[in-house]
Amino acid sequence: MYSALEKYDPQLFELIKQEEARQSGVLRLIPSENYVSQAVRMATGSCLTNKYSEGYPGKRYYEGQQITDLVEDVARNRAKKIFKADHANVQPYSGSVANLGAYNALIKPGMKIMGLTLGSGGHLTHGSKVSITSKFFKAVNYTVNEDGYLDYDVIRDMARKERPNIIISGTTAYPRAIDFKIFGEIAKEVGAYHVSDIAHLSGLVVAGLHQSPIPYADIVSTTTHKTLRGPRGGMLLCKEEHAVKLDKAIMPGQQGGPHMHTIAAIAVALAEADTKEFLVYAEQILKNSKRLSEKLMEKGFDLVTGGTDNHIILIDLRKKHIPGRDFAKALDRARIVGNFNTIPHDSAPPTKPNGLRIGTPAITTRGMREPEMDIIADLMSRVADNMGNEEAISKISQEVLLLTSRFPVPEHFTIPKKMEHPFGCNE
Ligand code: DSN
Repeated sequence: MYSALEKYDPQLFELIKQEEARQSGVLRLIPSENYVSQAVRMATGSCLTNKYSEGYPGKRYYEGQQITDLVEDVARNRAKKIFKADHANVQPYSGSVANLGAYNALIKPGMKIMGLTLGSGGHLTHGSKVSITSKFFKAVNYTVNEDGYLDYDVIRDMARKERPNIIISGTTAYPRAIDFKIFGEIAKEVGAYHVSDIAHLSGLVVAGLHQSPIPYADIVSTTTHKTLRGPRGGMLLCKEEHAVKLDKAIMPGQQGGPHMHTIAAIAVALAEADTKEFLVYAEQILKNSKRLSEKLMEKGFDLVTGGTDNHIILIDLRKKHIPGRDFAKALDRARIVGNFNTIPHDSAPPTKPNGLRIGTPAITTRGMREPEMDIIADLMSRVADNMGNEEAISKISQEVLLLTSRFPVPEHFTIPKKMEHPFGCNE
């Protein structure tokens, strides 16, 4: 796959090979990461990267779109099918710009957005004070309650008081199910639009393992590279009534030429997600997450909300007296990769928080199941017990290497045999 790179840029070839080896020789527990198929990687690395396609199929600003129009239509149609949405825009470069595009489509600068605080598991683009979203828009934020749960009564009260123009549902570090229906009702009651960010949940939504926001939200935003297991990218889904303004908000509103190589790879991943195998995969993500959370608690770890309903586990390290950052770094030396994270109402700053966020999408892609979750909980517990003991950490890292060698990174996932004919995709 890399022969040209090896020949013409050995330095980058070497770095990429080393990263491939790293990804293969560690337990990747960052819940927003995954492994994509070779088919997705081939599409990402294809000649489509050479093409400018500003505009949308049938309405481009450059000629030579005979194939790109078909590629984008295939991607849009597959997205509409698996998410059961009226309209899809597959051009956002990633989740942050997808979110900005959703707001840009529905409201004007200076109007009010209301999302979850970053510290409670929201996202920068949900109106964090350091994000452009709180500079362009007036931002107010709700939090989770003391137990780490979304409290819909509190959110409703805040919405009644603040009268936001957009209410944002969706999170990046919330281990429990989200009731998008209630968010939709609250938004309706206060005359707000409802934008739902399912960047983390989209694979689970497609698999029917988490409530879909599609019936309850004006616009749904997602990345394509987390549980959905596609290339790094973004996507927006909406009801027909918002389709024209949503498309305009993305292009020409805030982006130029779409990354057509990514759009092709998104299309491949959407086909992979439209299979029974993907449902089995998504079910196993949840089984693994539940098992890992139970075993971690048995090992004396406190978990925010005492468990998980999804692929995310948020560990509260206060009882262990280990700063999240130190734990994340020690785990990394032991070949176990998570990320330090705030816990709700954390007294420590985001740079030195009291939590660690982990998740199961990537290790599940490698075929690990419940027995491996027991091993991982044990390995993590031993790292916690051996902070500062580099000899012990090094021994654990060797055990991780052995474990990962039993679960090679897969190259292929199933794609449905009966695909639509490429030239029939506009029908
Ligand atoms: N950075 C992503 C995550 O890790 O959840 C959110 O955008």
